[in-house]
Amino acid sequence: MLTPEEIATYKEHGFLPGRQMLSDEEATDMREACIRTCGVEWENPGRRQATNRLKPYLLFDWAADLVRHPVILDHLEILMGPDILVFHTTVWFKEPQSLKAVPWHQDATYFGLSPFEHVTAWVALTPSTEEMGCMQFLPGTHGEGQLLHADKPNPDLMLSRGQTIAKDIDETGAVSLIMQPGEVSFHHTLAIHRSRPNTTDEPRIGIGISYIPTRVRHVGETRLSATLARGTDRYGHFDLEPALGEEKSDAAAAVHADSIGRFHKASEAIPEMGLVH
Ligand SMILES: O=C(O)CCC(=O)C(=O)O
Repeated sequence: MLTPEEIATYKEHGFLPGRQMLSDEEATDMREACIRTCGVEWENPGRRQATNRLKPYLLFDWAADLVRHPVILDHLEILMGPDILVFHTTVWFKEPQSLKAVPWHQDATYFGLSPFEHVTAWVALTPSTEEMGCMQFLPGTHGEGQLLHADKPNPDLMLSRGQTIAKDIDETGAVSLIMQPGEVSFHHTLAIHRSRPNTTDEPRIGIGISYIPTRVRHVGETRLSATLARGTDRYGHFDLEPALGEEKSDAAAAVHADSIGRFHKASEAIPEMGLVH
């Protein structure tokens, strides 16, 4: 699964490059289902990300299966222990020849979670190369703590206000996570990363699943919801989202709207949370 050397590498670098976790068939089926359900963006007035690309696991069976994928959870269990919540999920969909990009940032800035134990599993559903705008990481930067981010609005950026790290970034040593469909990478919530535009004629699709151990809590006043993916929740920091198991039913849509609504409400108190993931 993960060797002691790989665990040490995660701790040292703040990320683990992609490794095959979905079978070819699973990756193909999920890519097709993702394009069918999330290829066209639903309206989300005033928001950067379409609602069907946020927490799709509450709406669509393929995404509900993905966030509970046993191989992904087996890896996470090694990194964070046996009790695991899905806090959030974003479909990072870069259309062919898209200028969409994500500036240098730390995920922790947008989630208001404490302590900083959140791990993102990024699942490639298409190839993700440098030309397609793959993620790039600065190794070891998760050790720098939470850095100040500043708004640099730009309609091409996939973060709402173009929030990016305020200080000048030394890009020397940046590592590109080049991935193939079905591969999954992991990154620490404080690891500095970015992604650039997709200059190819093919879409680049990745799903960023935000996992936290149940001991992590949200620091804002709004009570948020999350999905128990494995283990037991002995803390009760979140309302647990039901697994409805029906594609796009009215009940699923209501749970999804409630969850996203709480997330947006929380973002009024923690502005950085707003509209991002
Ligand atoms: O998919 C991308 O291009 C960016 C993803 C990202 O920043 C993240 O998952 O934290």
